Formats: sequence, structure tokens, C-alpha cells
Amino acid sequence: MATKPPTGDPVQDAPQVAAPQHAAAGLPAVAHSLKMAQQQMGVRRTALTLLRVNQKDGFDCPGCAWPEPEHRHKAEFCENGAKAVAEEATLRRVTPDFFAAHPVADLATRSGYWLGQQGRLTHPMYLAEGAERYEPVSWERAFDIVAEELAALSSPDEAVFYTSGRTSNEAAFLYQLFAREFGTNNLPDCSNMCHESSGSALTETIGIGKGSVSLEDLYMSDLIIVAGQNPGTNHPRMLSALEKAKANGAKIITVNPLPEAGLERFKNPQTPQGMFKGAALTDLFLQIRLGGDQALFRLLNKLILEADDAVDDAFVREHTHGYEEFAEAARAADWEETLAATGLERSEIEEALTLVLASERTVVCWAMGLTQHKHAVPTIREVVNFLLLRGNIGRPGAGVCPVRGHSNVQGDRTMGVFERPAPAFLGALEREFGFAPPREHGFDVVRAIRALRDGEAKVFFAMGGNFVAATPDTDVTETAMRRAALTVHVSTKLNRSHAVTGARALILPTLGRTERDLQGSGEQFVTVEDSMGMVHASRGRLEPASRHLLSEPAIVARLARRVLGAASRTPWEEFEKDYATVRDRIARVVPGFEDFNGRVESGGGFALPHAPRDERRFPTATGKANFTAAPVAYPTVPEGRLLLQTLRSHDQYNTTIYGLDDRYRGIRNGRRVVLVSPHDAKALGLADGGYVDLVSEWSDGVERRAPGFRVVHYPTARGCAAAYFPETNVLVPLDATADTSNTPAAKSVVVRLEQSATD
Ligand SMILES: Nc1nc2c(c(=O)[nH]1)N[C@H]1C(S)=C(S)[C@@H](COP(=O)(O)OP(=O)(O)OC[C@H]3O[C@@H](n4cnc5c(=O)[nH]c(N)nc54)[C@H](O)[C@@H]3O)O[C@H]1N2
Ligand SMILES: Nc1nc2c(c(=O)[nH]1)N[C@H]1C(S)=C(S)[C@@H](COP(=O)(O)OP(=O)(O)OC[C@H]3O[C@@H](n4cnc5c(=O)[nH]c(N)nc54)[C@H](O)[C@@H]3O)O[C@H]1N2
Ligand SMILES: [Mo]
Repeated sequence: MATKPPTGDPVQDAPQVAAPQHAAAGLPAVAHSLKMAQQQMGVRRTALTLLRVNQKDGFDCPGCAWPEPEHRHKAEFCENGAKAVAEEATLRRVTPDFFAAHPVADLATRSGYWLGQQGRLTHPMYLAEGAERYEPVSWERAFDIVAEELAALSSPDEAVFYTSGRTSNEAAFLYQLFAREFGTNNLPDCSNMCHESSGSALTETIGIGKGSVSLEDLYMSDLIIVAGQNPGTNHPRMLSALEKAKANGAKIITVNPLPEAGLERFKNPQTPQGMFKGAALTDLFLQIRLGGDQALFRLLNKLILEADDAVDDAFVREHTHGYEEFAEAARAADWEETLAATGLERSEIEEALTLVLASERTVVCWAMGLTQHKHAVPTIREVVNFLLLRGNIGRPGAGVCPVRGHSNVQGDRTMGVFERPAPAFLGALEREFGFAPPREHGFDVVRAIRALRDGEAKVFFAMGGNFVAATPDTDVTETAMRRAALTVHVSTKLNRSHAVTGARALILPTLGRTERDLQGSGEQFVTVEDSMGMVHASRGRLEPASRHLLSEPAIVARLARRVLGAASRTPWEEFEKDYATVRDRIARVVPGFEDFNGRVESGGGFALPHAPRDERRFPTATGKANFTAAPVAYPTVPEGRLLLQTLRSHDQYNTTIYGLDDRYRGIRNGRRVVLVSPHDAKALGLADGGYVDLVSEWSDGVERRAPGFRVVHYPTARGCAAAYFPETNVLVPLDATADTSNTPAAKSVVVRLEQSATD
């Protein structure tokens, strides 16, 4: 039977290791994605479903936020998009019988992989206080339970409303509206763990926390720097854009501690020649130490300042602020210190400089390798300095390109899912809906965990995601979650957060992107915003996984009616019936969405305004683009220790595990591996194939331990190690966060590797 989930658990984690690969995609990727899809969906459904991904009349891929090109292929998805779709459109089901057979204590012993493989949730389920099992519950009763617990709070700020980044614009807008009418800005989201550092750095320096380039800009650029990102796995369709840019003459510099296969060579499965030979992508690979990026860009900035005619003086004069102070700091950059911080050779940085100076149009792309460090915000500000110096913002072929993760994480923020909303946004809500939204800032992810831990928050509600597995310091977080009076998860699939609950818990099953959404006024579509600020419609076609599912907008609307009652003048019923009425309100509240319905229905979608990109206008406090001059920082690691980054394998989507392989890195059938450079391994006496415990050392003196990882000798930068999350989240201290953005520093954990007792 194609659609049967695996039975054994713990699933055998027995890593087999081969040499890493040097090219991504090609035939194996196509074969791999079809195999996974057919295991979940069968052959016919696989064909029907995958052809609708990212088409104008189809649904937006629930994978990453990479934009769709103007000329779409018949198959506008990638291997990992196919896996994301299969995971949602699976024919496997988690029914009330399943919950009867598996007490919560049993679910808590299962791996995330096993939980996810059981299939789609079909019924609202309730775990009563003291009960051992979830039991089916009606939607009415479920909303009553939430209302009861919310009413029992001594302040609305004792409730936390989390959002993951798959939620549509319509659902996100209603959700934040409900939270604020209820009375709190406690709206943490996955962005707090993701690109918050980008948002913080960009808002301060260019006035808007979003990227400034389109796909066309990438195609037109002379130089693309890809820093701290692994697109071969996490944004595979980006490789097509890089290939096209290369064909147009662009150079690519890759800055990464790991040689990632996708950036070395791309075998485009959509072209016959690409399938076999493929295109080399990276021209210069800078194998940097973890956290060395700010130092690298600072030195490049010094070298630009010292080169003849390299600074765009007119741009600097007309459009920027803070140049003098920045230039003084940059001139003080030190070669020796930079080489130590980055682990690079002088000649490599000189080679990079040559490419930088030869480029008239430069784009810098980045993702979690830059955002998840203590000094992430100054690092990204330094990237901005680098681009400003040569006028590389607000003209074709140039700009900042933070590559977003979840498919609508950017849209959720645009819709107001933010614990620190702008006063102008709150003002617009107040005018439109006639209530006074709370003005005080709410909890972000890390603060929400502290509040739960300290008994200051008592109700935790999640619109998607897998909070306890995605967040840092697993033991602390799980203990905190268990202190809650009520935990509620609106989910498509079973995950660990359903097994680590408050005194009472609810699972509210919801429609996925791929599914038909029928409401009172007929069939609905939703909208999303991609990583480049393009908004477009998404329409599911599949029969819903169960007739008991409600859509996310319907869940919020019904909950709001039940909780807010007659006090609310918001037409929740109408919103549920017809999402176009939600878009009419968005059009009046959120700048850039004028005539939202008209523009989104006419096909293709539209681009949101972006002042720096469109008119070289910088809506910052100074009215200019701001140079900044933070001191250079980089992690230092005590003798005998390594700096660990926690990252994604090829077969996972955040906490959703598709399989146990990481094909490009040569790892199969296991996830408990730690990649260490052969030099470090030798110095530390760690044989390839030996087993170690990872022990994290942090200033609070607590030793956090993740046992039983197979050592893999791997060509990573010296002094650095890598292992997959969520298994390693137990090692990331809750208080180890980025300055300003408060993002967990998941890419720089100081660890000691101890021989496992069982080795
Ligand atoms: N298939 C799939 N697609 C996904 C996801 C997924 O899990 N699976 N997740 C989605 C989400 S939410 C996100 S945010 C994105 C994440 O996309 P990525 O940011 O690509 O994800 P990571 O696996 O965390 O990889 C981080 C990369 O940065 C490098 N790196 C780490 N530290 C440093 C550093 O200090 N400096 C530099 N220069 N490089 C560094 C790592 O070696 C690695 O190549 O992907 C999205 N797309
Ligand atoms: N150590 C470490 N930790 C990290 C990271 C790291 O690099 N290292 N990366 C961080 C990043 S970048 C991110 S974005 C976070 C991700 O954090 P989250 O977004 O919270 O986690 P996901 O694993 O993406 O959530 C998966 C769950 O979402 C639910 N789901 C899927 N689709 C839908 C839908 O359409 N609607 C609803 N309601 N639910 C749905 C399913 O139940 C599934 O189990 O993790 C962060 N954690
Ligand atoms: Mo993310």
C-alpha cells in the first residue's frame, strides 16, 4: 500500500556517510520528489496536484517564499516543493481512533518524523485536564473552552497568539485583528526566529524591513553575493534565477562555512542540457568561519574606500546619512583581525574585492547564516553599508535580498502579525474598526517562552507551526509550555507541540493550501506575498482531508465571535462567508493594497510599493539611508571547543521531517550526525564514525546535552561544526539571542564534543 506510514518508532537513526556531492537537482531530484509524493498521494493525485503548484490558477507552493517567474514552466516547483505538497496532500489520516490508541504520553515518546508521517488531522480534539488521551470535540465546544480560559485571565496580556508563516494574508489579518480587539499585542511569530534580524537592520538603515530586488534585478546584476544561505535545499527555484543571471554574465560569490552542492553546480531539470551537465554557479567560494561575515564586509568596505573612484559620491551625498562616522570606523578595519575572524586568506579577500570593484550592479542575498547570530543585526547593517557605498540600492540589478523562509511569512508581517506594531498601523485599525488597539508592545517568541515559564502567560494559541520543537532550549520551553492553563494548535499535521501541552489542550484541524475552501458565498481563494513583495492569489482544488476541517479564516472568525461577543462591531460572520470583504478592509488599512480585490483578481498579482527600490526614497528617522558604524564582533571559542551551527537537512521542512537523508551532503538514513572538519577532528581525537554527545556551554553555567551524534569528517570551516535542528535545539540557550532582534543565535552555539557513553 503506497500510503501506509512507517510503523516502527523510534525510527532507526543509523547514519551512512558517503562523500558530499558537488551539484544539485538533475534527474535524481526529479526521481526523489516523485517517489516521496507517490508514497503519500498515489500516482494519479501526484500528477494532478503537482501541475497546479505556482500556476496562475493554482495554489502557492507551501514550501519556501521564493517568487514565481513571469514565464512559468508547466512544472513550476522543485524537489522540495513537491515534498511540501505531498506532506500536505497525503492520503494518510490521523482520526479519533488514532488518538484513542495513542495516549499523549505515548505521543511524547515519538520522533517528529513519526508524528508527521501519520497523516492529516481530521477532527477537532480535546485533552481535558488530567486526561490521558485527546478526545473528539465539537467546534462549538472547542471555542467555548478557549473563551472560558481567556475570560479567566486577569489581563489579555496573559494570552499569547503565535503564528507560523504559512497563514494566508486574509487569515493573518483577521487573527491580529482578533488578538488586538481582545486586547493584546502578544503576537510572536516564526519571523522572530528567522529574518527578524534582517527586518531590524533594514528598517533602521533603509526604512523598510523587506528586500529591494525583483527577479529581474537578479537577472540584470553583475555580481550576486550569496551569504549564509543554502538555496539548493531551501530555495531550489532560486538556482534557476542564479543560472539565468550567470548566463547573462553575472559573477557569484558564495560566503559559507560549508561548500553547499547547490551553489557549486546546478543541473536544471527543466532543460535537457541542464539535466545532465548543468551550470557551474559559484565563481569564488569564501569558506568563512561562523559569524565572520561582519568582519569580512567591514574590511571590504575599507578596501572600497581606499580604492580609486570606487565610492558612488553622488549617491552618498544625496541619499545617505552617517557616512563620516562609518568611514572612520571602516578605515580602522584590520587585516589581521579580519583574517582571524573569517579564517580566510588575504588573497581570497583581494579576489573578492576585484569582483566587487568590477561590478556596476551588485545584489547581496542572505538567509539564516547571517540572521541567527548574536551580532546578526550589525552584520546585516554592514551589508547595507557595503551596498550603499557603491550606490547599489534603488537601481536596476542591485540591492538587498533577504531570502525569506515560510511561503507567507512576509505577508503575515505586512498584515500586522507583529508584537511591536507601528503606531500608524494601529491608528488605521482604530479608524477602520472603531476600537482602541493596545499600544504597549507584546511578547516575541523568546519573551513568550519566558512569560510562560514565569507564569505570566497562561493561554498559548498557535496559528500553525510547531512551537516547542522550533524554539530554543527545548527542556526549558517544554517545561514552560506544560505550565500553561490551555494550549491550542490550529494545525494540518500532528507534531510535538500537540504532545507537550498545558493543563488542557485543543487541536483544531484546518485546511491546507492545496484544498478547496468553500464558504457561504461560494469558493474562496486567499492571497500571499512572496520574498520580493509580490502579492498574488492561491486557490486550492483538492477535496479537503476531512469534512470536519474549518479554514483558518473561519476558525478565527468563529473564535472572535464567541470570545468578543456583542462587544465587537466587526462583521466576523461576513468575513467568514466572503474573504473578498476581508480584502476590502485590508485595502483600507494597509498601504499598498488599494483596490486589492480588483488587482488580485485580474491574474498575475501585483508588487507592493518599496520606497528605496522605486524612488530611492528612504523613510528612516533621518529621511536618508543610514550608514552605521557598530564595532566589529565575531564569536570566540575557548580551547578544545567548537562553534556549532544548527541547520536544515535536505529532507526536512523546519520541524517537519520528510525523510532521513541529506543527499547533497552524502548522508543517508540518519539525522544524528555532527559535521566536523578533519583538522579539528584530528586535534580533538574524534574518529570518523565515532559517537559523541554535544554539550553546550553557556554563561549561565548550565550544561545542555544532546547525546549520541555520529562524527562525520566534513569539509567545513575550521573551528566550526554543524548539526541538524530541531534535534539540537536542546543546546541553544533561551537567553542566547541576537542584540536588537532577539532572534535565537542558532548558528553559534559553543559546544564540547564528549565521547558517548555508549560508543
Ligand atoms: N526544503 C526546505 N526549504 C525551506 C526550509 C526547510 O526547512 N526545508 N525552511 C524555510 C525557512 S523557514 C527558512 S528561514 C529558509 C532557511 O534557509 P537557509 O538559511 O538556507 O537554511 P539553513 O539550513 O539554516 O542554512 C543556513 C546556511 O547558512 C550557512 N551559514 C551558517 N552560519 C553561517 C555564517 O555565520 N556565515 C555564513 N556566511 N554562512 C553561514 C550554512 O552553512 C547554511 O548553508 O528556508 C526555507 N525553505
Ligand atoms: N536550532 C534552530 N532552530 C530554528 C531554526 C534554525 O535554523 N535552527 N530556524 C527557525 C526558523 S527560520 C523558523 S521559520 C522556525 C519555524 O517554526 P514553525 O513555523 O513554528 O515550524 P514548522 O516546522 O514550519 O511548523 C510545522 C507545522 O505547521 C503546521 N502546518 C503546516 N501547514 C499548515 C497550514 O497551512 N496551516 C496551519 N494552521 N498549520 C500548518 C503543521 O502542523 C506542521 O507540523 O524554526 C526556527 N527554529
Ligand atoms: Mo524561517
